[in-house]
Amino acid sequence: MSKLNVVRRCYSCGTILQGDDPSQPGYLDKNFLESSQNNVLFCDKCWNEQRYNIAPRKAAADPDFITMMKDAQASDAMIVYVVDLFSFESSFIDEINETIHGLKILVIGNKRDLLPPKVPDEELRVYVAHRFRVAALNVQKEDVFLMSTLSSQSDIEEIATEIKRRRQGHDVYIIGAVGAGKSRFLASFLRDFQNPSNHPIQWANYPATKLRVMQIPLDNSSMIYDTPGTSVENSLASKLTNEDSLAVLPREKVNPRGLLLAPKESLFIGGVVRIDLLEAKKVNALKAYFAPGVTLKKAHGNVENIFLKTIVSKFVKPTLPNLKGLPDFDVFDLDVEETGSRDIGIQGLGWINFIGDGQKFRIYLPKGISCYTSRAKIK
Ligand SMILES: Nc1nc2c(ncn2[C@@H]2O[C@H](COP(=O)(O)OP(=O)(O)OP(=O)(O)O)[C@@H](O)[C@H]2O)c(=O)[nH]1
Ligand SMILES: [Mg+2]
Repeated sequence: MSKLNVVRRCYSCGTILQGDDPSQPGYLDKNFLESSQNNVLFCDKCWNEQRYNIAPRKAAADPDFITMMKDAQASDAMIVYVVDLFSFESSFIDEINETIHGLKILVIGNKRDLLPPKVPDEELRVYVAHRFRVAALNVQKEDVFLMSTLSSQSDIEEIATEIKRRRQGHDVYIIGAVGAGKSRFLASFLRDFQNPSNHPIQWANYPATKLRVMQIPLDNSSMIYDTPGTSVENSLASKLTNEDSLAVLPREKVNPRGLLLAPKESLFIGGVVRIDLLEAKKVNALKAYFAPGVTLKKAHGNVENIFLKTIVSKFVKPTLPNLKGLPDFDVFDLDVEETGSRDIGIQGLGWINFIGDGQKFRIYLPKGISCYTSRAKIK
């Protein structure tokens, strides 16, 4: 009787795998193809791209924004970089960071209220300064100020005073990702503002660009510019439906959820992210920092099938309507080389914390969404 054989296809791009011609699509070493009948396989092309492209997906910079930052550079302006403490890596756009290299930077870590109050502010400031330095920007912990909508007006005034003291008569550009809290900060700043100049506060196009920028005179020859938020297209938050954003974006303090993950087990974050613990010396105790509305689910055994069912499920949050199968995901392998408390973060959603101990993780993310690994934000 004739027999039906499953055609083996690349897990990532779906091309039919073949072991004969390396110059043709779907090539994979023949021995490998024959010896691993039940495993997931990647063609050489996808495997190499995914294995070596561990760098997070970078959001693009608007050329007009670069033009504006070149101006800032030319006039030796001061940069006030507002970041959302819960999720700020998406605001790091290399192209923009390069243009502000060497300028004086003051960082406002906003949304402090979303992180547990018992975490010392000092620890957060050290972490934020570290992440800026990783992005090659000269920021020390003394340059980082924490804030939240719950902050008192006097906290805001302290930051405003610090900006005035440090800018030494130069212009100030308030920059940061969409939704980081720039306008909130300025609204508080403006509450007690008395215009010391002959120029009005105004919304205007920034010279030689199409950017609408609020300009607040600080004296007759310098301004504060409230700039438009930089792109967060690599952040999951920007892809969610309104209903899911309401459910899964944190609006109040996020308490960590503890869970145990054994080698060969997987963690699903809603129907959008899957983290496999491929190898580990022991069961790992994880702490997951996601808004309470985010569904966390463990799986083992036939993880492939369970995940495919989960991504189209209406019972987990969040999901994305365009995620139908594994070709819609990017896959990253992470070999943990560092020891100590570490994070794996999903841009715009949250992060998991674990103790580095030589683990191998495989991370599945919707295409184009960025993830990162860093020392622990909260130890
Ligand atoms: N939990 C919390 N939410 C905040 C805080 N500050 C701002 N938000 C929320 O974050 C959102 C964006 O705040 P904005 O001040 O408009 O952010 P922005 O940086 O000016 O955003 P763009 O102008 O779009 O670039 C708002 O919905 C605020 O409610 C905060 O300290 N804590
Ligand atoms: Mg704004």
